Amino acid sequence: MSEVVRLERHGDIAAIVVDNPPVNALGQAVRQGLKERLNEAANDDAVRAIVILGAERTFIAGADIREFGKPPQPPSLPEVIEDMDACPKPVIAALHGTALGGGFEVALGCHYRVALDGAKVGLPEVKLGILPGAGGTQRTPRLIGAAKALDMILSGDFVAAEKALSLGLIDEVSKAETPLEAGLAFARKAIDEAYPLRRVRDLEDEILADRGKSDVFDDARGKLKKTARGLFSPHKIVDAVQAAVELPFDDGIKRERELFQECVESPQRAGLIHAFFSERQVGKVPGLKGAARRPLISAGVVGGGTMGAGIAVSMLLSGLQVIMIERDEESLARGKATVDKILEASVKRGKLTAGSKAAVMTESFSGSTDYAALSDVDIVVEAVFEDMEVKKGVFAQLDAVLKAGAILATNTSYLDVDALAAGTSRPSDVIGLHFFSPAHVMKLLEIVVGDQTAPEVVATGFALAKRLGKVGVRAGVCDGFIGNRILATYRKQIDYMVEDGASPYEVDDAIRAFGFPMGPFQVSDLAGVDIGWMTRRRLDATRDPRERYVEVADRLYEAGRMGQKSGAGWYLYSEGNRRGAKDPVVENIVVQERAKKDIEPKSFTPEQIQRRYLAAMINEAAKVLEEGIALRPLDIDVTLLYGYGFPRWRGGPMKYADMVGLDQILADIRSYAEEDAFAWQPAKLLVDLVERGENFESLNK
Ligand code: 3H9
Repeated sequence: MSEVVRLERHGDIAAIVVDNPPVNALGQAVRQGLKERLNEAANDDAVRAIVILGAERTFIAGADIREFGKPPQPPSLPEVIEDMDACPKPVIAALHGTALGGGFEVALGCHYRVALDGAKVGLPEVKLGILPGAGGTQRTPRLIGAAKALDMILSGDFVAAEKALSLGLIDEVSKAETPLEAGLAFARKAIDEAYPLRRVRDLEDEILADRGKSDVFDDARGKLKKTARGLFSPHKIVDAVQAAVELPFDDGIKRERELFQECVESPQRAGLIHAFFSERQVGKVPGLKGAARRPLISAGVVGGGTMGAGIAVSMLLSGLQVIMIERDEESLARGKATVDKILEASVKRGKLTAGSKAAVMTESFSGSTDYAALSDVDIVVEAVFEDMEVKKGVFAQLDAVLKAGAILATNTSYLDVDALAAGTSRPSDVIGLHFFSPAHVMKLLEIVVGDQTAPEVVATGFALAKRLGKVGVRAGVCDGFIGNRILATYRKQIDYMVEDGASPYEVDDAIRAFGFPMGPFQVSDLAGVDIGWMTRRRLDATRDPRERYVEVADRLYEAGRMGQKSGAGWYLYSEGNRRGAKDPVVENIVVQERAKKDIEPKSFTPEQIQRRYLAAMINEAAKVLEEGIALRPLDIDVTLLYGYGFPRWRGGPMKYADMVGLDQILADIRSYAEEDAFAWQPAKLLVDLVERGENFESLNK
C-alpha cells in the first residue's frame, strides 16, 4: 500500500512528506499519517527538528473537500495541528506550490514557515461557504493583526511568498530548488542556533491593539452588507476573528469550531462545493477523453461589431494572431477601433501595459475586407448579423478559402449549426462557439456540437475555451442551446406574472432577493428592449397558438423605450445614471394591457415569484437534459452560473432543485399547470426521477 504520509531521515532532521496526489488534500488517511509520523519523530531521540512538506507539485491544498457533509472521521485536523503546535522539537513547514486552507493552517500550527519563491498561501474557505476551521481564524490575526487577517480570510485571495513574508505570515523565502532542500536548510539553522519554539498561539502583540474595541469588526460587517449580499460564512468569519482578539486562544479555537460547524451545515456550503467540482468536471466531456486537438496559432473573426471585437480581444489577449474580416473598409476601421478601445480600457484598469497593447495591435492584429486573408488561419469565428442566410453566405466564402483542417465556428446564439454545416463541404469541421456579451469579459463559452462535428474539433473548442480563460460547456443543437433556451422559458413566466398582477419592480426585487445580481427587467434594459422584441418577431411564425403571449414589452418597444441606451425602458434613466428609477408610465402600460384582457390583478409574494421562476427554469432544464442538449445536470448548472447570474452559493438550478426536493418542484409545476397546461408540461425526466426517488445529482458523471 502506498503511504500517503512518509517519514524520511536526513541525519538529525526528520522530513514528513505528504504524498496524496493530486493536491495533497488532508483526507482521513493523511491526517492519521501526519499524526503518527509526527509522534514517531517527536519520540525519536535522534531527531532534533522536523520538516513538513508536500510531494510533487504542491504543499497541502487544504482539507479534502469531498469529506464535507459526511460523518467526521478521526483524527480531526485541529487535533493533528494541536500535536504539531505542542511538539517539543522545532517543526518547520516547507511550502511550495499552494498552501491553502487546512494546508496553510497546518503551516500555521508549525513553529516556523519557509516558502519557495513562487509559492502561494491562502485561506480560500470563504469561496466554499465555510471558514478556516483548524485554527486559521485564530492564528492568522496573531501574526498579522485582525484587519489584515480579515482582508485575507474574507477575500480568500492567495498571497505570494514575498508578500506573505512582508506581512509576517511566513518566516523566510528560500531560493532553494525543492521544498525539502529549503526545509532542511531552515531546520539546520533552527538546531544550530537553538531557535525557540515559536508557537503562534502564544503571540499576542498583533491583536492587543484591537482588544476591547469593535471598530475593525464594525467596519468589516458594514462592508459585508454590500459585498456579501445573501452570503452566510463571511459573517461567521468576522465573528471568529473577533473571538481571536477577545478570547483566550483555547476558547477562541472552540468558538471557531462551532462557527465552522454552522457553515458546514449550511446549504451554501453544499451549493458552493458543488460549483467547485462542477466547474472542474464540465471540461471532462464523456466520450471525448483522448481526442486529439488541432493546433491553434492564428484565428479569424468575421464581423467587427461589439461581439466580434470582444471575441477578437479575448483571442488576442490569449496570444493568438487574429485577422478581422469586415465587408468594407469603413466597417473594418470601426471594428478595429472597437478592439483598440477595449484594449485601451484594459490598459487604464492596469490589466495590460501600454507597450503590450501597442505590440498586440501592430504585431498580432490585422484586418481585411478580403476572405482570402484567412487562407492560412487555424480557426475562424463568425460573428455577423444573426440571420441564417447571411451566415450561410459567410460560411460559403470561408469554405472556399480556408485551408484543410481549419475550424469553422459560428457565434450564433440560437441558429441551427447543422444547417450551417450542411452548406459547407466540410461539416465535420463546423462547430458553434457561443460567446456571451461582452465576449472579452464573460467566462461562459457554449461549445455547440453538431451532428457531424468531429471529436477533435470539439476537443479543440474546449482547448480554446481554456486558453481564453473561459469555461467551456458542451451543448447540443436546438433553438437557444442550453442557456438561451432555458432563459426563454423562465423569462415568459415573468411576463405572465406581471400581466397577472405583479409589478416589474416586485419581480426584479424578488429575483435579486433570491441572489441574482440583477432582476430580469433590469437585464432587459441593459441588453436592450429591442433585442427581446426581435427574438419575439423571429418566433412569430412558429409560435404555438396555445402559447400565452404578453404584449407589455411590445408596447415599451413601440414607445421607443429601448432600455438604458435610450434613457428609458422598464426603468427610467436620468443622465449618467445606470441604476434606473421605477416609472409610473410603465406601470400604466401594464394596467392597460391587463384591462384589455380583462385580467383581475392578483398579488404575488416574493416567494411565489421565485418559485414560479425556478420551477420554469428547472422544468425546461430537465427537458434540455432529456433531449441530450446538455449531457449532464452539472453542464446546466455551470451554464447558468457563468452566463446568467444564477447565485453561485445555490450551486446552479439543478443542485438547487435537488436541495429543495424534486417532488416539491414537480408539485409546483403541476399546480401551475392547472392555470396554464400548455406552459407547464412537466418534463418526463423530472417525473421519472421523482417516481424513482432519485435526483439530478445521480445523473452527473
Ligand atoms: C479547508 O481546508 C477547510 C479547513 O479550513 C478546515 C478543516 C477542518 N479536496 O483545481 P485543479 C482536486 S477547505 C479535494 O483542477 P489546479 C480537484 O477537484 C479547502 N480535491 O488544479 C481536481 O480533481 P480532478 C481549502 C481537491 O492546479 C484536482 O484536485 N482549500 C481539492 O488548477 C486538481 O485541481 C481550497 O479551497 C481539495 N481541497 O489548482 C483549495 N483541491 O483532477 C481548492 C483540488 O479529479 N483547490 N482538488 O478534477 C484549488 O484552489 C485548486 O485545486 C488548486 C490547484 C489551486 C489547489
